[in-house]
Amino acid sequence: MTAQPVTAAVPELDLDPFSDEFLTDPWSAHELMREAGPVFRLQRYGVYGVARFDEVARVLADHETYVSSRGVGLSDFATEKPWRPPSLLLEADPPHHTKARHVVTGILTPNLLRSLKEGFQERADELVARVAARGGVIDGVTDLAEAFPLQVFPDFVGLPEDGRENLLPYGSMVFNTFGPRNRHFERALERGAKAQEWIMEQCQPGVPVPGGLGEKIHTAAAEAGYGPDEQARLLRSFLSAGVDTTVHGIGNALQCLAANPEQFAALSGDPSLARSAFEETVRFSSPVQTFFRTTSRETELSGVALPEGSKVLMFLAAANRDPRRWEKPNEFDIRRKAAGHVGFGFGVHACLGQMLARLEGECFLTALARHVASIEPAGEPVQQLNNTLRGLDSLPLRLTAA
Ligand code: HEM
Ligand code: OVM
Repeated sequence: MTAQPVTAAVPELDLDPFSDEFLTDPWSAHELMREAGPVFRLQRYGVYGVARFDEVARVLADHETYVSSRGVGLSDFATEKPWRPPSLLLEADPPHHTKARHVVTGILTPNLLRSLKEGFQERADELVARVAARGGVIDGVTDLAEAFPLQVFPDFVGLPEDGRENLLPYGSMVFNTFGPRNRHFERALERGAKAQEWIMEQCQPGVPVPGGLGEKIHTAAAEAGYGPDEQARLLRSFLSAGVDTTVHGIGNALQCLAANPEQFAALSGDPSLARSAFEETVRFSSPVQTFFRTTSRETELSGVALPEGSKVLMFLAAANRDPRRWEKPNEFDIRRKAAGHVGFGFGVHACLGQMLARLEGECFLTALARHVASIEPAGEPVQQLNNTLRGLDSLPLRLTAA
C-alpha cells in the first residue's frame, strides 16, 4: 500500500486574521495565505484556513463534511454555549436548515423583489440628488451608504420609525461575534446589549407592521409549524444580516468609484452598468470577509488530513481575489464578469438576501450615475474594524451634481 501521505506539511502560519493590523489591510496577508498552500493552519487559534478559490468553493459545497450547526464563527457550539440561540438558517444543517430556508424563499420571491424596484429607485434618486445638490464635502458613509438602506430596508420589513438606530449596532455586534473573544467581540457585546433588546422586541409575533416582510415571515413560519420563538428567530436572521452588509457594500462601492475615476466615468456613461458595478464591488471588497465551518468527520482536503471537529476558516475575500481564478484580481473593473465570486457564499447557505442586496446596490448606483457628475476623495477614509465585515466608518467625498 502506498497511500499518499496526507499530513506531511501543513503550513503553520502565525498570522492573526482578527488583529487590527490584519483587519485594516488584509490583502497582502491574503496573498501570503494563498501562496502558503491550499490548506494551512492558524497556530494562534488552532484552526485550519483556506484562502484559494477552489478550496473555499469545495468547503462551501460539502455541507455534510463541513457543517454550520457547530457555529460559523470560531466558537464550537459542540463545546461552548452560543451567545444567542443559534440561527435557524445560518447555524443549522439540513434537514432543519432546508425547512427554514423553504419558509423564507417562499416569501422573498422574484415577484416580491420586482414589486420593490420602483420604490427603491425613487428613494435612491431622491437621496442622491439631494446630497449631490448640497455641494462641499459630504460623508459617503453616513450621508449615502447608511442613509439609503436605513430608509428602504426597515420600511420593507415593517419596523417602526423609532429605534431604527439599533439596526446597525446589532448587525455589527452579530458579525463581531463570529471572531475570537478579542476587543471587538467584547465591545460588541457591551455596546450591543440595548440594540439586542430592541431587535428581539421587533421580532415578536404581532409586532411588525401588517403587510411587511416581518409579518409575512411570521405567517409562513407558523404555517410551517414553527412556534413563536422560532418565528422570531427567523425574522432575527434578517435583522442580523440585512443592513450592515448592504451599507458596507454601498460604502465600499463609493470608495472604489472615487478611487477609480475611469470606472465612475464608465458608469456615468452607461447607468445600466450599475448592477454589474455592485457585483464587482462585492467581489473586490467582500463586505463579508470570512466564515468558519466545522468538520463533522475526519476528512481530506487537497492532500491535507483534517480530524473530526476541526474549525476551518474560509477566506471568502481572498478567494475573490485568487489569481488562479481571476484575471487582474486586484483591479476594480465594473465591466468584468464578476458572477461566480463567493462574496455571497455558495451552496445550501448561499446568501438568502442576495437579490435584495443587489437590488439596493443597483438602485443606488443607478441614482449615482444619473445625479452625480464627478466623485472625488476629500480626505482619508476611516475603516470600521469588525471581526467579519469589511466596511467604512467614514468616507469624505466631494460630489459634483450632474
Ligand atoms: C448568508 C453575504 C446581504 C441575509 C450569507 C452568506 C454570505 C452573505 C457570505 C453565507 C453564509 C455561510 O455560508 O455560512 C452577504 C453580503 C451581503 C448580504 C456580502 C450584501 C452585500 C444580505 C441581506 C440579507 C441577508 C440584505 C437579508 C435581507 C442572509 C441570511 C443568510 C445569509 C439569512 C443565511 C442563509 C443560510 O444560512 O441559508 N450572506 N449578505 N444577506 N445572508 Fe447575506
Ligand atoms: C442569521 C445571520 C446572522 C448573521 C449573518 C448571516 C450572513 C445570517 O441570524 O441567520 O448571514
